[in-house]
Amino acid sequence: MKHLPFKEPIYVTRPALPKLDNFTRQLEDVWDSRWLTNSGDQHQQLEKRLTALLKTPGLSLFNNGTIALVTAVQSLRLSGEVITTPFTFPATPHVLAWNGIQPIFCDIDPVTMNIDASKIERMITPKTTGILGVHVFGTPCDVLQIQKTADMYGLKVVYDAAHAFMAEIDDKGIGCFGDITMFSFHATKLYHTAEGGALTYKDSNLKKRIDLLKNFGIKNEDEVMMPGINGKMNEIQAALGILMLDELEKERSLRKKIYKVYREQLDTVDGLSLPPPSKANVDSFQYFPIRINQKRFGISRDEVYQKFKEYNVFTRKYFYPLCSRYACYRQIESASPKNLPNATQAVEQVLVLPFYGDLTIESAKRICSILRSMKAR
Ligand code: T4K
Repeated sequence: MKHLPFKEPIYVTRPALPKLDNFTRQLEDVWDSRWLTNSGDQHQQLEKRLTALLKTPGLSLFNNGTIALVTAVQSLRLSGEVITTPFTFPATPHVLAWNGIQPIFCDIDPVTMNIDASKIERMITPKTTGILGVHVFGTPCDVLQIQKTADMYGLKVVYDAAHAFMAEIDDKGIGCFGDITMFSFHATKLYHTAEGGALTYKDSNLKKRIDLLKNFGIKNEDEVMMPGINGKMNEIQAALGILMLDELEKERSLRKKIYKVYREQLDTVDGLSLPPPSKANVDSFQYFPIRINQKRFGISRDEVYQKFKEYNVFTRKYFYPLCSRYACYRQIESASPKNLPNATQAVEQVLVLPFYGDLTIESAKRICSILRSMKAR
């Protein structure tokens, strides 16, 4: 069957948005108050609602996920070396470097593509102070094993849950595991505030320190307690965030339908692997990554990526290249590909398909049909 290109470009994602009228109405309160940032009313409302939604004892809003993660690492006073994954967005190891910490790269599990919990112990040295796991594509890390290892060696655990909004394990919010978890509310995320993020933590005492750190360390007009940063979410972001809460269920249910189409249409295609069964009892429906085995599918992931462009479909090769290959990290001993065989393979195989509520079922089916037609017979 001959396929025609899509008339309009199809991107990997498109942000859901509230009706513009509703946003204007929400902003009237901000305009009336003339309170634009620094923990205003919208900020406080959103913080309360997200604390309940994410089922966490403590939550602090931020202007973006990266600054939130920088602050998480600062607040736990991590130093020396922190063990992390190379298969992630640049922000993850960069926040360690910005804190003067050496990232130590541990290989990933070949199925979940998360840090391989069974390999962490062998990466620990006297300089190790923490573990920074990433719930890649919303699939939870092996949180129990990671905590066990951390407890054995007195390490702190931070999670980057940029992709795992609303994911739950055994009815517990994903943000309840480890010491601190970061969420990103970037425009490309299931739930967003254009730019934004949050930290969640079990120990609600951490709130005081985190909230000081994100506001320059200012306690009051007379006292600055610590070298903080500006991590504050402003009132316009928070106003959008409040309205986006009303869009969540609709967006999730639309994505569930597309997820089903992708699964039904691609599950049996030899050479393609779909997202693995997850330990999460609630999924976040953030991305739809597939893996392409060149030998069995007939053409490589890179060729599929290029061919899709001919049909006006812009898939993404997240997270190529591996962070361990960046010029700033490749000289670290653990960055050697020999240490990272699973990550080295995954990064050549993963392709993220378009996945967002506004993608029609018909378009999703067409994308599957185009992909199937690429398979060498
Ligand atoms: N940790 C992890 C594991 C992460 O994945 C991220 C961010 C972070 C930490 C850091 O969190 P933040 O500091 O960002 O809160 C995008 C996002 O910019 C980034 O937030 C996200 N991860 C990453 C996975 O994706 P790019 O470079 O792929 O973005 P871009 O501009 O190419 O956008 C992708 C597609 O989305 C475009 O082709 C079209 C569509 N799009 C994008 C934007 C910005 C829209 O339709 N509208 C938009 O406004 O990084």
